[in-house]
Amino acid sequence: MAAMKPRQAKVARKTRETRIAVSLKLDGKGSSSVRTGIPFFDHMLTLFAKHAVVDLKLRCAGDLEVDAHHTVEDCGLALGQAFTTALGDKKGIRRYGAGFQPDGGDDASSPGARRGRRGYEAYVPMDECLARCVIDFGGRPHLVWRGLDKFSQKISNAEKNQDMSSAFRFGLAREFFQAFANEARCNLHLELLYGDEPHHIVEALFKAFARAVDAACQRDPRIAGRLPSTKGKL
Ligand SMILES: [Mn+2]
Repeated sequence: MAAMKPRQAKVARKTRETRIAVSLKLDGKGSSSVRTGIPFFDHMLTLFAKHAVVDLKLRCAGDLEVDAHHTVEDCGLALGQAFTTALGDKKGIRRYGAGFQPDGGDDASSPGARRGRRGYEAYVPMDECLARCVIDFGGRPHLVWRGLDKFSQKISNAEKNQDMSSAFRFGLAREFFQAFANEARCNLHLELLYGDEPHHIVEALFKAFARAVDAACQRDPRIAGRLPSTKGKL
């Protein structure tokens, strides 16, 4: 198979509220270096890189003296932009993140690919929680956010004792995913099937998101060079 162009992007985003630098390699190994000033958010983006198997470097200097909102939302925007750039013309990608994940990467003749596809769905358990993510990098931004309405304003006792800048509420997770969907121009469905502990819930969502992103961004050797769309444009 001909050598493929590395799929990567660098994004610099600067406003009066945040300064962000992102460097993304789609066909990476899951390594990352993330500093947003919000340790919990760093934890989420680090595990996103690990489970999406992308290489990610992200730095954000945001107005945390206000609160975490601008930082979280703008990191979602910048990461979404990085995916749009790195995916490029989207030729040959699987597009949908759900159902199965190939084991052989780009090379259809690799031993992993010959062993066949391992059963896979973007359901991720985290102790008592179960989260599901299904994604389509089809060019139409849309977020569906289900199962978290009763949690949207819930702040744990531990969070109450932290300063405002480090409280990471469910509303903020939603802002991140909405921002990502807008800029990555993807249809993103996230659902909490059940769960209770706030840290577990957000972590399960980010992990399911990562697994779905990984599946959707993989190249399918059967459609190399072609768009997975009958419309001729994604
Ligand atoms: Mn954790």
